[in-house]
Amino acid sequence: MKDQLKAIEIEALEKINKTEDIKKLQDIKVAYLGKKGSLTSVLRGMGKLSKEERPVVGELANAVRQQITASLEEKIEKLEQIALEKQLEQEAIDVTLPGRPIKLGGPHLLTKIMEEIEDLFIGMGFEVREGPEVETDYYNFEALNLPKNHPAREMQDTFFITKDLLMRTQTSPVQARTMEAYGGNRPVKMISPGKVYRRDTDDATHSHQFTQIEGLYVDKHVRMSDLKGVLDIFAKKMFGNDRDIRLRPSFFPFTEPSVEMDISCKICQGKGCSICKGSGWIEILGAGMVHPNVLSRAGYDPNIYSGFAFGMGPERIAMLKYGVKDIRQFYTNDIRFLKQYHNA
Ligand code: 2NL
Repeated sequence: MKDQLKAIEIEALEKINKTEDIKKLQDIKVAYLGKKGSLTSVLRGMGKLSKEERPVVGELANAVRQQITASLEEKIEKLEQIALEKQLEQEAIDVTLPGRPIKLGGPHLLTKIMEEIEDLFIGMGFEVREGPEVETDYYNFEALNLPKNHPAREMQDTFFITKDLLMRTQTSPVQARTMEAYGGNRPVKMISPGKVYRRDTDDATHSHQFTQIEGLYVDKHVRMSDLKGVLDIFAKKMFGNDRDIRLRPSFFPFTEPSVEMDISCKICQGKGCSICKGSGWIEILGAGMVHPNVLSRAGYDPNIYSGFAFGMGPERIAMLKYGVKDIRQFYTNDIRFLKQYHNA
């Protein structure tokens, strides 16, 4: 029986030694030490031994069991260690490799132009104020000297929501609201950037939704020359110091007198090109002295206060500055178009 036990031990240890698979080691454990294992079945035969032999064989059997168990554990641990090392090697990260570039977004061209214009006017002491895009008839029209049935209301087709609520057609209602809030006894120096809406069929130069930046300066003794000075600085900062401006008479219901401002054409220097249509001048914005009716409606006495106002379209400014040919490019969001201006 002792020989049998010794033989089992030798056989088991040899198998363990040769096995390089954790699962197969589990099978070996069952085959030798399990309930139906070979060591167990040898021990079942112990009953036939004499009293003297029994403890000796028992001791040997225990030693064999321990030896096999220890070898199994040692081998499993070794295999697990190898597996771990292999995994660590496979999953190793080379932190010295250069990173994969992340695709960066950037502000929309229109956002950049608007912020550029805002910064210019902030630099001249203007405050930036925003207001609702859904407006009342009063702030969009009445307060701006456009009474009901006034023919000038039809200058712009309006999206009406109810009889009295509409999508603002310009950002001047923000200025009317500000004047009213300021109470008629202190200066207003502000710009109002934002989205505006007009019932229009979209094409290369029209969009039913676009942006506007209006400016307003109301104080005692504000004159047309103040308007001209501010707009001249704006034109030169925006388009270059070599640009000249000129004011032409025009009409807006909310200003009197009203003007339109042109900047000199840099492409042809007045010789004639498609941008200025040969005139040498490019129309940029509309402006004027705030109509006395607009001042008094907002609580400012037109005998004490005067003001200038202007309105421009950032899309038009961007189109001229960057040669964009179609206003719809700002709104269809073709990434190839937008990307061109990420570093502009
Ligand atoms: C344009 C040019 C303009 C104004 C906007 C304005 C605002 C107030 C009072 C007086 Cl609160 N005027 N805004 C003035 C002149 C021109 O916009 O082309 N508009 C259609």
